[in-house]
Amino acid sequence: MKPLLIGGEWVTTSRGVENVNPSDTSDIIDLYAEAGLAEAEAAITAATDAAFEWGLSGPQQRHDILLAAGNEILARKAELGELLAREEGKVLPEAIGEVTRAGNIFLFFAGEALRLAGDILPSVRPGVSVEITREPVGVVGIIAPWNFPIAIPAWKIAPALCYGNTVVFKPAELVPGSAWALVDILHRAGVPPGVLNLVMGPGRVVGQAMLNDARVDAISFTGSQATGARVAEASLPFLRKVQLEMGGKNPLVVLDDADLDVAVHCALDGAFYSTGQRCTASSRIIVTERIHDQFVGRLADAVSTLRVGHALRNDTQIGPVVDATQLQQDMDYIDIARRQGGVLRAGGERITRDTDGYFLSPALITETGSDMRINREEVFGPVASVMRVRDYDAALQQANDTPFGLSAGICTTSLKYSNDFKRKCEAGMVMVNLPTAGVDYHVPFGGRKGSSYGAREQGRYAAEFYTIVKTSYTAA
Ligand code: UN1
Repeated sequence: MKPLLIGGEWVTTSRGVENVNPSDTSDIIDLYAEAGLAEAEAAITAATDAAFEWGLSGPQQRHDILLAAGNEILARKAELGELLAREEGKVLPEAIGEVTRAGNIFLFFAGEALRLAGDILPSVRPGVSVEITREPVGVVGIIAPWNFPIAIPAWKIAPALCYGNTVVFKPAELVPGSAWALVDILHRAGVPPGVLNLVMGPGRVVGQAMLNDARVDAISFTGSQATGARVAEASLPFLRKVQLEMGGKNPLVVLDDADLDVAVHCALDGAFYSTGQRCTASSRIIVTERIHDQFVGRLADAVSTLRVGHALRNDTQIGPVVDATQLQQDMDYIDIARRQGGVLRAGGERITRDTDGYFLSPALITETGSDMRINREEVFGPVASVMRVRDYDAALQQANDTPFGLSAGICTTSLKYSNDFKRKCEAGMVMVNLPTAGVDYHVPFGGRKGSSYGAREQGRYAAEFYTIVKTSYTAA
């Protein structure tokens, strides 16, 4: 059984939870210790006790640890990628890509540890100077989702440690393997006892313990809107800092003047790669009428030829859905879309392979409208809908007609429309002739409206969340 990490000690519990491969449910990766309330509280205590000293640690120590971790992650990317593909179900090249992203994030923040700067200003009062510095927030609770088992923990843990915070990390229950490997690497890289604590376990126990505890100074969460709202609500009485990333219903606009090959590729990758299980997935494809039929025909053909299967097989393009509950949700939404008038142009069927996994053929639903549930609620699977619109103005209006605002894409060869879209779409990230999903690791990530709350993640902007500004006045 793989243990928890609390106060620098590996701790087993009486209950071990199986980590099941969604490509082959007979393949149990390992057993992972499940934390109860006592372990969650012990982890918060350890993080609290370690916070003062770690907060005063120097940039060299933080740099060295983050660098060593990043280098080990990159050196082991093939092995860690296989573990990730096995527990989450994305295909091996995507999984190795994700591990590479995680390694690079650690290298980026290793450098940032050395570059943390402040400002010195003359005061408006003679003989006084003003220093503006950034300090750690303290104990940070990190609650991660299952769809990026190593990259999302990396882009939360790396800046948290870089800026001198201590961490209580709760990975998603479905994917403890990559999280455990990451924490093991950081532990061996020299993270002092209590600075990073790993508590696997259910949200209602471990997550709730963090929410209820006044000693947790900040929480960074990625997951559903409903849970995000609970994190915010529970944090309000403590006036705790929160950062919430909560999914999307991302539009991909395809205009009449688009390069058809580019548009089909963007839709295919954005909507269906990683089994569509990305908060940045292009789930609403908005197409102007002159290109509509040709585009949809080409896309439907491409969707039907996608090879769905075991994530570790060489010829697989789309791995399984993560578990039975998610599969049911995907199928329910396909049903709802059809009942509300959508036309299933491709896929949308549970399929069998020679292993027992949660395989669903990618579903393309056409003739949908903005008020249909398929265009308002996040599905989080290989399911995309198409809306037909008259022109660019109608496309922009539909693109913004959503409670979400994470990523938005446009395929066009027109500078005028791409510039207008960059300015007017209500999203945190805009992609021109690129898939809405698949982001760089060194620039800010986040959205607006119902997708995100609080400061941006990643890149230099991560300092906003993981530090607090101090203004010091000195009379000479
Ligand atoms: C990406 O599209 O490269 O949960 C990253 C998610 C996002 C990460 C997407 N927070 O899907």
